[in-house]
Amino acid sequence: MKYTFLSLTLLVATAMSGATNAVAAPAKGKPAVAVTATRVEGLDHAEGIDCPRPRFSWQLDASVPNVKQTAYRIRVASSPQLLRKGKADLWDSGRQPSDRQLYIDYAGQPLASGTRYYYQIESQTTAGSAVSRVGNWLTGLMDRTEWRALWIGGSFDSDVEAPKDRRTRINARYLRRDFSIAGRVRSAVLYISGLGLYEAYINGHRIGTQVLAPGPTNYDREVMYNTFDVTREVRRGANAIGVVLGNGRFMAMRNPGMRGFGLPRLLAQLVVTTTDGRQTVIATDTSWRMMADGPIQTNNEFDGERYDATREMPGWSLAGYDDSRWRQAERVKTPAPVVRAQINPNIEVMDSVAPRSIYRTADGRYIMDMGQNMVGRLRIRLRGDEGDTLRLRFAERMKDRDSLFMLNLRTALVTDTYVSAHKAATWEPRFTLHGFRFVELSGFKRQPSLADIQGRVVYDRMATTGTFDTSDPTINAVYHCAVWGIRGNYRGIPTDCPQRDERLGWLGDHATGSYGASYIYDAHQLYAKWVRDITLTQRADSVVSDIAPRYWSVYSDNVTWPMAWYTVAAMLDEQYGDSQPLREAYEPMKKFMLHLKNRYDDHGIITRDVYGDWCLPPESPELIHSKDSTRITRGPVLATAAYYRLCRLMERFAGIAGKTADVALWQEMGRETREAFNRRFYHADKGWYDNNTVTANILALRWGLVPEGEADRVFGQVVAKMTAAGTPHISTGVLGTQEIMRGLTDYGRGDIAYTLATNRTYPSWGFMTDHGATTIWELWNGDTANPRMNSGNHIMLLGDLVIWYYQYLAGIGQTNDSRGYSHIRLQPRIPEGLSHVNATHRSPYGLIESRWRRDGNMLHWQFTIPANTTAEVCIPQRGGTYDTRHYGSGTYEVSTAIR
Ligand code: RAM
Repeated sequence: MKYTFLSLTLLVATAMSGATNAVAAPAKGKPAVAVTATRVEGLDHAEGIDCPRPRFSWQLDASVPNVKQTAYRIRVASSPQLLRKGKADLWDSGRQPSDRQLYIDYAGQPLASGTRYYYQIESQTTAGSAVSRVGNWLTGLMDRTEWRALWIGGSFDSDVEAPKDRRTRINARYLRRDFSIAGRVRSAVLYISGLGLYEAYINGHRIGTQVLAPGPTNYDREVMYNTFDVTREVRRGANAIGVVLGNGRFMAMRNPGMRGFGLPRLLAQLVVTTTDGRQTVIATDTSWRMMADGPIQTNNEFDGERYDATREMPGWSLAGYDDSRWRQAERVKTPAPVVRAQINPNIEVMDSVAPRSIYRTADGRYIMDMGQNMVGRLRIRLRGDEGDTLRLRFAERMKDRDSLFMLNLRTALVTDTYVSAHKAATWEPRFTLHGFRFVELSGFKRQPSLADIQGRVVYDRMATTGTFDTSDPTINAVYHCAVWGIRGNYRGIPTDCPQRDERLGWLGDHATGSYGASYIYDAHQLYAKWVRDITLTQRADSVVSDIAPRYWSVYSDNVTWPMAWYTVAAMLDEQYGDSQPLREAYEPMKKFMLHLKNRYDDHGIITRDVYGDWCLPPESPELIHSKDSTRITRGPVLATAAYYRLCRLMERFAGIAGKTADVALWQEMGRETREAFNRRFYHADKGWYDNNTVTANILALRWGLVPEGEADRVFGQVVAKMTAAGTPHISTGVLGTQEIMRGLTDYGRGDIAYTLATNRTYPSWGFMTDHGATTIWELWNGDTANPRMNSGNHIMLLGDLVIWYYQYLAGIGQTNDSRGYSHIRLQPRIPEGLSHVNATHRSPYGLIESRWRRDGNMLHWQFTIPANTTAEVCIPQRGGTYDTRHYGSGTYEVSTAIR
């Protein structure tokens, strides 16, 4: 035991494991340090990586405190046996004296396609050295010339591509081919891209666990393929491969109305290597057979899927199936110039929800409540006497006791249909998903048993990296909404909403939300991919679309929505320590910045703005957007402030991207913009901006626009405005809310932030949960506003709330120069009224914990700092001050008097 005495406060800091702060011998039988969570490109499950220099990362688990890595060594071999024998035939980094453990570039022999490589990481630390378990990754096609497959597809009479009601109706395509393999299979790798969506089978076995694959892209610019090791599915002799194609986002859900890319098509290449070293390549070409009248008929992400069990074709993906009535597949147009491996994980069924209740309406329908606004679909076990045609219809809310509220879903039909074949079956639609809490079941002859129904929650496969819980039920309820909303809005891209006829990658919604989300989920590769999606929307005139991928073309040429391009790239650098996305996007980002500069008016102000402080709480309950000019922050204020913020980000990016010559450019542009902004909007006599909205003032403060020495006055106006009418409430929209919680707290009014976080009266997050929300609403007045734009599951109004939960309440942050939490800063804020917070965040370096509990005047705080990181620990003192101390890794307990 070691006791540390601090001035004024008695502080007990002791390593929890009973060891001391000094490096100690490990507990018997347990090594002091272990290398865990090894990753390639940030992925624990790395199948199909086509980077020639994939990057390695790992974590260190230490049972003793104060561990630092002193050196590492990475070895890569073509087999685990070789590694074990100490023979790294591909690469041996040699001993590298370094504390780095994130994104270390492979620098060995060229990598071959479709090959599994094995690697092992050795870390030397101050507490001894450790070697990881052997990890592996599978490469994709390393060179595009290796594609032998052709895009195949074709049209069918049943296709309704441009219907009057604009709801495209295209049946799923079934494609198949028999093939035979002479010799024993040593390895088999399948590369596949089925657009919009595919499900692949070999000899009747479904390949992979992904759903709604591959990930959606700007299909005219690039397409992603997936890679699978199918060695176990392919065998000597007769085989068959079968693929079902759904429409996804490739065949637009609306025509006209959305950008469509054409009818479904397939690109697949199966490379089989036999033990004699011979390779057989089975690639899509016109020898494949196809049809479009199988059980999965129309499928549309907005409208649902129709499954006709009477059309099932038992054995269709087995060798020897009689496909003589199928037709020959046609060669079709290559959709995009680039076909690349999908690095971001696919979507999977990630969770399940048991329905809470079901009841029968007078007219014989059933209404089921899932108890949670979820995104996914239902899996139903049918016992055979249910009915002929069963229908499921989905909604977020009920209109009245017996009917679903459909108006806010706009034109989305959200209906799954099952035509029964009179036999027991388990059914789950494949090529659709819904955002819903309530389900209407019709056509059932008897009441379905809840035990036969499961809600299947689908989103991108990613680890949950955060847990958070407090003594306050409102905060907990809102956090619950945040978690369900964030994951429910991952569909290979971050979306605005999952339920109505929109579901798009609107940039503005995730500008700061992505940062909060990164505490809860390992969304690293998803957001890295999205930055690229945004870049690929850039037009020749440098403008990027407000939606990426660009399924609606919205080139509104504004500043605030595209801001997400920059902030998400910055988030990846800060939260995951990965600067590659910002380095890759630097030049396109610069082009857009220079284009925006040309939009300065004569006074150096950017006047163009489209969305304003979107969705601020309006003056009357039924309004979507406020019409009250005293609430509205004017566009030029927002656009110019945002532009200044982007200049600052670019200044930083230029340094990181090695564009040092640009640093001065951004400084100069920033200086000009800031001066112009203050000249035009700052009322020095009053100490506020423009018309004195909370948004105008807080953004100016937080983004660094306020003149030297004026910050207190401006913040004083924020406080005056918020407290004028009694209890402070939110008055900000999508932009202001991104800075409000941190802004209030940083300038010394954490008490107001806490009030906002725990309010239950309108407008507030707690108002939503008090009114039945289980996800965050699109509008503060979502219970009363016009349904035309009123989703029950948008994440944008979370603003910086999730960041505030983790970084401020739990105190889990990092210092300004730290990346990926290499140098942590722990500083919990202890609001009156909160008696405990428990939070954990698995950072790129490992698990950070902060758990505090208040007991009278005392605060008991336990925190964990991962191995090979250090932390600046700000220990709360009396009078709201902090005592800052420096800690190495370990778990510590502190008791301190705060009153
Ligand atoms: C709505 C979207 C989104 C928002 C845009 C401006 O239609 O749902 O949330 O970013 O408009």
